[in-house]
Amino acid sequence: MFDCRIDRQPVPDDILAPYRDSTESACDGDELRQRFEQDGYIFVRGVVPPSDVQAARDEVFGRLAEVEEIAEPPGEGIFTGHSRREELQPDKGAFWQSVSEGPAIRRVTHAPGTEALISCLQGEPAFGHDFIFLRPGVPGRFTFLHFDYPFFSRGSQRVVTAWTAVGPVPTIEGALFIVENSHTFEDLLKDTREIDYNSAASPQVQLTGDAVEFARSRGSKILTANFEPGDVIVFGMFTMHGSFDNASPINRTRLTTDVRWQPRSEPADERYIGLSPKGTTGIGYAELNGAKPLTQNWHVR
Ligand SMILES: O=C(O)CCC(=O)C(=O)O
Ligand SMILES: [Fe+2]
Repeated sequence: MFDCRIDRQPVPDDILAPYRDSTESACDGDELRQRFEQDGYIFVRGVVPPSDVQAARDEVFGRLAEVEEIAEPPGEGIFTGHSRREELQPDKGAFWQSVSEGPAIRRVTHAPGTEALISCLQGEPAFGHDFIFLRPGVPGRFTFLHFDYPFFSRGSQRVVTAWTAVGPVPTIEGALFIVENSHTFEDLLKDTREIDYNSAASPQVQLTGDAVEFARSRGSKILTANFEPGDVIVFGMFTMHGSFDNASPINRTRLTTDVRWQPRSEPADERYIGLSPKGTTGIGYAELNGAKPLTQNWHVR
């Protein structure tokens, strides 16, 4: 059904299932809220227009082509296997901030369609934080299973993550997956809620073990989709997610963004807001994985 791998192992078919598709309900607040509560996520196709997505790919990959990480023509996102970023862009935070603040990528991360969707979900006007996570995932990368809490939660408790496919993201190229019903796993949620988000010690619940075995032990499926350009999944801070290996047969770089949204009426965590947001640790865009040169490696979040 879905061709995908986690940590180089093919994921067995019987543990996989598709997301519930909420495209037809994208303007129905009551329905969206009911699904979000029941499932811990909503998945909507075609939220961002494909032409805006392609413009963002051209812009972001164009910058990465300048440092020789992406081959010509940049819009296709083919990884060259090498990088001159360190030599050409010694201030890695400044470089990554400038890529993350390009006008075309911002039209995707803060798209009117996403704003309308999340405002509808939250039943009041919502806004996306300024600090964005732009993730060019070269072949060999994946993200371990984790909850986003306690990150992003110092301000509003109604923060959600919007993950957007900035191009095609089939499962074999590192689609996002969710562990079905993980927002109801009270034992893990209890530990997660107790995390002191001011502590410096790695404050997140992250599972580095076998995700398939974990899902089986809970009687859950691993939910996913072959994402098309502009598809969006919105999930809560207590929904467990990760991403499959990028095992692209054509060496294509997976491009996605994840941005936190919340009601405008609620206090925001100032670290992620404003002109030069400080980010979680205070060093701004320099703290993100995207700020590191792209290299082919087995990725640990
Ligand atoms: O895209 C990924 O690999 C991870 C995304 C993620 O963890 C998030 O959106 O919160
Ligand atoms: Fe996450």
